[in-house]
Amino acid sequence: MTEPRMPAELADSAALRVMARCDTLAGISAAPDELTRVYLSPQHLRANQQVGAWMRAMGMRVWQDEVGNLCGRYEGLRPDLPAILLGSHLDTVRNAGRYDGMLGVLAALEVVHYLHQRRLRLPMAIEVIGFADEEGTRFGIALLGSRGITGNWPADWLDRRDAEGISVGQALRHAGLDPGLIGRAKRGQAAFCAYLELHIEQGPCLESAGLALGVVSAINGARRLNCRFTGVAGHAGTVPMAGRRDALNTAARWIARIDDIVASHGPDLVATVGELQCLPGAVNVIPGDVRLTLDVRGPDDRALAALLDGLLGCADDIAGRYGCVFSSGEFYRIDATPCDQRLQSLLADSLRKVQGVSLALPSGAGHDAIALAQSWPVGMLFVRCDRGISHHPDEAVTAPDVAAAVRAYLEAVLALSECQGSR
Ligand code: HGY
Ligand code: MN
Ligand code: MN
Repeated sequence: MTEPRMPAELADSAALRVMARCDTLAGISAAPDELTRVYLSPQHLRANQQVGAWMRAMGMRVWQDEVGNLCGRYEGLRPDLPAILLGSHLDTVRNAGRYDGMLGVLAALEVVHYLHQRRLRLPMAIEVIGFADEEGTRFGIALLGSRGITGNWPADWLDRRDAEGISVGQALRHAGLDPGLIGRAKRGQAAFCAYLELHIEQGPCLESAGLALGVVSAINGARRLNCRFTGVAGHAGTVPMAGRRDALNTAARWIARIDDIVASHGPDLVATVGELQCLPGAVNVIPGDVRLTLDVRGPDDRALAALLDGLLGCADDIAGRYGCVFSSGEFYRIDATPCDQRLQSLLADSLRKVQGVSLALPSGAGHDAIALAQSWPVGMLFVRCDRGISHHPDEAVTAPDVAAAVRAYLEAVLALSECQGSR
């Protein structure tokens, strides 16, 4: 097995730069004591400017597209060839970790930095995109940046509103973008030959296997729903327990059943109630209205659909027994997405060069690669993260693992360039 082209000491300094830049981006947040950076916020635009400055310093042409993605292009010897697309997202969840998304964008810049330092040009260009909204934190719908690139934005998304009642269209305008032009963000089929994303695993598998890196085999499908239990509000002191139509008590009975229902539908399935609103929300009033979100995921769409039927059927049944009414509406759906076989084996070869072995694993988390797979072959490289913690300030990676990741990412890009360039 040949040695990776990036020497270890160079990879070590690249890793330190990536982690220092993750710290810089972690300082661009809506709140001083946590990392929260949502789509089209002033912080999002500032992060775009900062990453754009790093891109320009390595000879990239930089622009922000019509949906707010930050794009950089390192030209190749033949501008007519489809480019290799790298990247990940620059937005975060609330009170986020500093590597989810950012690590992938900054590691991609290290691939370009390596070429730029040596005045090397590949046959095709490399483009790096810092996607604007993978998480969906602000508007509930996700992948708005990457779906802008593939042109798969549902028209009604412009009317989706955030917690302050601001629509996506208004937020675009506030950010200096024109909602009427979002279609211009779409890139043609011939723009790219493939998309490779590096991301933290956000799970425990690599750590349990004692490996720094893994190759993603498939990305779980997901469904997100707004759910509601409607009962009757009443006086907490006068309504007898027997006659109550307590929406929170009923919702709690359903939520307590979720674990067992998921377990009964097979392996690798997950379900989460992430948000809950209890109305009218007073200490001495029986809750008459409970609204919550349900997020269900799994590697197989049929099993996912069966799980959802089971969960919603159970909610209906419990609501009926406790004098309440259950209702739900799906607001987000993404099917399970297999990663391209050719890219998986190319990534596996790169991992074997860097860490001697490769491991294929599914992704429980969603990624921009799901959206991009609609238009181009996608491959993903996972990096071990401490105890699999993510979507939390304790999210952490080690410099040696990041160094290994940058080496493998470069190997994969060079290998892809060779096989694409010889076509
Ligand atoms: O929720 C997810 O799976 C991703 O982190 N946005
Ligand atoms: Mn995330
Ligand atoms: Mn992510």
